Amino acid sequence: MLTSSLAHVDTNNLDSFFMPFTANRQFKKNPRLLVRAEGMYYVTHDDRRVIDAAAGMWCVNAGHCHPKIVEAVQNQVATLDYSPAFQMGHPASFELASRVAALAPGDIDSVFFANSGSEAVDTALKIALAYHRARGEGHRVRLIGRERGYHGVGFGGTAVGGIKNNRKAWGMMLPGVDHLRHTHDPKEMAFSRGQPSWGKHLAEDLVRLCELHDPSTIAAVIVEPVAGSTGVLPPPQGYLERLREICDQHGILLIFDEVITGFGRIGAAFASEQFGIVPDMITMAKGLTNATVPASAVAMRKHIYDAFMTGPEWMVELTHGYTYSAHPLALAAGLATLDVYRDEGLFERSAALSPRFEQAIHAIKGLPHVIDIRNIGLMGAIELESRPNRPSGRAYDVFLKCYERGVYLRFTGDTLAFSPPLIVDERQIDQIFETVAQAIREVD
Ligand code: PXG
Repeated sequence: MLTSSLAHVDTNNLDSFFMPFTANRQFKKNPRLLVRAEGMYYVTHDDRRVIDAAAGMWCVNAGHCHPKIVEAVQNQVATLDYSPAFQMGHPASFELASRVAALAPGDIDSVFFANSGSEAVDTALKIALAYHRARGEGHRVRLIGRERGYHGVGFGGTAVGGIKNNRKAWGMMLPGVDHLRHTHDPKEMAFSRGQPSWGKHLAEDLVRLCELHDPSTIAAVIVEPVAGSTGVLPPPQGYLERLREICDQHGILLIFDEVITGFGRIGAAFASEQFGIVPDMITMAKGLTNATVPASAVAMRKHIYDAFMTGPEWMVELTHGYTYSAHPLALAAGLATLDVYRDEGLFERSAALSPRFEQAIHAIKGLPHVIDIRNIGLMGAIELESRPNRPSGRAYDVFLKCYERGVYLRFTGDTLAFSPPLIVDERQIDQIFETVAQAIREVD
């Protein structure tokens, strides 16, 4: 059980921290600080227990402060604090790479380490360009993302990303990027459970882009198998399969960004496996280390790794990497996390709980302002009608009411998003959605 929080938390000196993706001035007037965590719960600075209905930010899949992960990181930091990853190695990096490869589908068997989802995405895009050049197809320079996609905040990920608000502040973007249409049409699929049956034909939008740009100019297509940040959009049945077919037909690499869907979020280790598709690369982060230490990875099929292993042996094959690639603390956290997933059967638990989660979230239907509910595995979203003059105001009010009543969730625009740790139980699922229902009834 969580004990009481730290003695005193100063909420009067919040000026210096420029907070990410936060309404800084609003927040600093009414701060929400978290000071401890354990299992399904956070403790706030004003000493309240709050259930974590979002796994932090879709990342703490094994629950907070898992003793086995904490112990592994503590041992590691006292043994080997840092180890360079260029021209040097550390045994755990090879071990974690092979364990991740074993979890990934098909012939995905090489793993490159980075530190965040954004870095993994930019790495995958660079590998796609370099792969084609290495094979004498340097004319493939175009990258295709999708509207409403989120691929982090690097220049590559921002450019292929398709969330309007995340793009408009910068003006400049990478050249040579285009976007597929997104897959959401409320007229056809509102309140669908799991994958909508309508919308496979939207994959034909890739044919349109191939015709427009000529497929020989396209290096890669990147999509989230289930769009997360935009408010949980499960792929229409048959849609991802069709993307795979079109990419195969034209020699285009298919990248699945599994930063959210990786590590059991929708049941299997990866959504790729769940959907029976082998992409050419998978980007992952978050659940890789249970977010205990920042880490991310790009896993790729054999033909990609092999394409780089061609020049003289003394040559560096990929001129890319980070000071903290394969950081020992991240590797220790990653190995312990994969042990916990296996030993506690958390991917199976996620799959087993998802019908209950589906039932609980869809019970919100019919409450005021609720215009859509979507779910797959242990991820779900409730979309509220926006107030005409203040987009995201209604969701913010629900978020705040829930937080005050002990439930932490995420919101994006006017969509509430849920992704509890995979250790959640049925009673906690009910508690989360009962609190949310009450809050929705109360906001205007
Ligand atoms: N790809 C995907 C699919 C993501 O969801 C990133 C890349 C970038 O990862 P980093 O580690 O650089 O943040 C993400 C991150 C939210 C939310 O509540 C989602 C993310 C991050 C923070 C909040 O929707 N996704």
